[in-house]
Amino acid sequence: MKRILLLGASGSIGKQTIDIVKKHPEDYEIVALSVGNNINFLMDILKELNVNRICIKEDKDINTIKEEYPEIDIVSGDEGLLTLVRECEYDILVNALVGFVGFMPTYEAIKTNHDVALANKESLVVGGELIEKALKEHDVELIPVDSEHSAIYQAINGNRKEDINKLIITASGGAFRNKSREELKEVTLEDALNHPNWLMGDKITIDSATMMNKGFEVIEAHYLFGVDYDDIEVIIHEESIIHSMVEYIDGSLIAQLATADMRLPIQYALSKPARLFNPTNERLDLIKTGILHFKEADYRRYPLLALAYEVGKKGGNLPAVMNGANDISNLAFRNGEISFIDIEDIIIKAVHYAKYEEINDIDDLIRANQFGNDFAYREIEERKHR
Ligand code: MN3
Repeated sequence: MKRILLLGASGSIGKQTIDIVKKHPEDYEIVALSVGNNINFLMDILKELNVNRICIKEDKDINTIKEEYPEIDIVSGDEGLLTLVRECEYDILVNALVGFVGFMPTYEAIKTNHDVALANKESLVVGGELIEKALKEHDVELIPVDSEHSAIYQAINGNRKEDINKLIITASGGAFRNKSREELKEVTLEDALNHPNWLMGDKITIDSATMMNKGFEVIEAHYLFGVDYDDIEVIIHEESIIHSMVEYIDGSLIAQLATADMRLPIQYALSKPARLFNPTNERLDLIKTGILHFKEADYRRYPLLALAYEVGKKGGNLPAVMNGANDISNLAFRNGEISFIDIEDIIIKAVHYAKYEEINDIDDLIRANQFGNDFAYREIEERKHR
């Protein structure tokens, strides 16, 4: 029985994790979890799971929950997340938090000698250097949940790291893959939320359309697999059937293929190296699929992908600045405050305005991320008054 601490239970990955645990009650148990403001969801899920500790975003909901579940211990806020990470008894943290708030729990879990199934992108994008250092000092594993990294993780099994020639990350190209840069100026929020292959949260769906998400995945791959940026390639693969691949020095390409269902990589992160039967996972029918398409990822078409390589190579504060600016401009677009093209514009400006600084501790990271936030806020205000 594997004991799971699940952070971000009410998000897309969180819900699917619960789904998997419910299907395999003899293998997994969620001992503690966190949700944001979705208290209704929490009340429902507590009926089904035997959880003894929870973390919620705000204190004000504690009494409501206590009335029905007096025996459950409740903590709150960002500090509450860390309390769960430090004090609960669990075998693996599933970090499905969205945003920079997910960094500290990942970092603390490693430092308290826990394995982490990582779905929170920002942990490695923003804090890759600090996490790399922590992993060297603690005998724990960071297991990817994202479909691309899970594919690479699976394709690396049984091979030697020194035989890797390059990693090839596939990208669907997002909602606007068939639009020119000129056409992008006119797109709406509704268009952007309409992802062709994957059902995901709103924030990440927008990140897919800008390809910021793919840029993040390049940086994550660098830290997860210890491969140089020059040996990580992104290619457009419209069908999202091949989830990513590894090319070896002998010319062999090893890929992982499956239908676009996040429950598969989530489940593998929990079960590896074992594979669990899942009757609900739709099987990939290659005959029906027929043809797979591949195309170069054009950096001029996707400037944020190019920016992520630049920022990843330079390191220091710059990835955090990029992330900070992205969080705010992504949200401003979803709130109808700026145009789609503005998102790219603001992030690129923020990174080029920031001066390189080394990251030595968490305070440095928070400052860099805040710098990106503040820069984006100013730019958004200015654009509103134009
Ligand atoms: Mn992905």
